[in-house]
Amino acid sequence: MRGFGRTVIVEAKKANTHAERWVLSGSRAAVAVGFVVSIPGSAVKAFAAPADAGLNPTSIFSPVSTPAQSIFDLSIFVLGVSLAIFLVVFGLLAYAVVKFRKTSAHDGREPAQVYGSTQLELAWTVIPVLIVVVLFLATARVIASIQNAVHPGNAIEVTVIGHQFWWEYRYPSLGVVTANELHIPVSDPAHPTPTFLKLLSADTDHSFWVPRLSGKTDLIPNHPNTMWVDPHETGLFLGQCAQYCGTQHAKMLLRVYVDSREDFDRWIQAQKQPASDAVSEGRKVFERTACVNCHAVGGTPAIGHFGPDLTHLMSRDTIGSGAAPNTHINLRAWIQDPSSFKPGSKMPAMGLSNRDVAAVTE
Ligand code: HEC
Ligand SMILES: [Cu+2]
Repeated sequence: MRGFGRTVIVEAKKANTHAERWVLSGSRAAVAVGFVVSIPGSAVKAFAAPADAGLNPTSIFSPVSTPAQSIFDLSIFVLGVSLAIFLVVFGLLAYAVVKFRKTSAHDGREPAQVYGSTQLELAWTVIPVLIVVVLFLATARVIASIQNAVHPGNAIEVTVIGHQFWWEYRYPSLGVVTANELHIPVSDPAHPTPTFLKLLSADTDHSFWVPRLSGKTDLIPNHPNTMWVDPHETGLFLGQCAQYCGTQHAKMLLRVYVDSREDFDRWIQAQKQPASDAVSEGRKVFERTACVNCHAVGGTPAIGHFGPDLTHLMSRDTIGSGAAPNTHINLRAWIQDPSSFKPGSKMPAMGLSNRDVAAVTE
């Protein structure tokens, strides 16, 4: 677990954009809540699961996991305090404006001039200091409770590696490697099975943020971070890379599938299988093209790691890190020219003949 002081330094260094830091700086949450009610970007909403219909799938106001719940409670507290200050200040202001407005009886004399009042000045210094201390302590408590959570033996471990512009997921103890769509088990509050994520980056800074599951944590090269989630509901939870990382940052979407324990175990078993090699012509094209330098496919000589593992590509609902649904037409368009819907992606158009594109797509 990271030390508290270190986090603050790391976070402070990176506090460069408007609403980005709402998670850790409670006092700013009130300002930020207005901006960050949900992640902008219609793409995020476009592939929401039917289960989420009607509910904004990225809303910070419907937490389903302990860290997200603590942050939500804290932001409501901060919002309440800010609202009270707002009401007092604007109440006094409105009172003064009405009470001391210029009337027809005004005789042109200056009002009484008051120079200094120790009592008043003490009051408007001490009260705000106390409010800030309370907000600081409340925030520190939430940060500490999330960071110091005990790591139970039955926790699922996932290593998340941010790449420009996709996510790699490794389950070291389960022997599974996948990309872009994270599967984790639901956690019954009576018998928690949380998932601990180790966050790494292959290139530049990224940030993992699925608002209904947890706060935002950055993936920084050479500085492993950790976070954990314990979703109480099954379903699909969406998010987005939350740290600008390059041209296609906006199409670096996060999809977390929270499965029942049985579904999760079944998914793990299926992911462990090598790729089926029914379509042999496409396989030949794949193997004699540079595809193998960048992509791994279990059970074949392809062991590239620059791009996503394609072993169980067809078990995923989307391609290009949530950029498009995984349909035959999109897959074909992608292989022909990834920039057709993800300009700036790090996969080149391979210039295959139509015949070869068709074969690989199969
Ligand atoms: C220079 C390295 C490189 C080569 C060569 C390459 N790819 Fe890719 N590929 C990538 C990267 C990087 C991504 C992820 C792009 C993104 O989402 O931003 C990707 C993504 C994909 C995806 C989508 C995977 C997913 O889960 O979203 C498919 C399918 C794919 N490549 C197939 C191929 C095929 C077929 C070939 C050979 C014709 C090939 N690639 C050649 C780097 C490469
Ligand atoms: Cu990113």
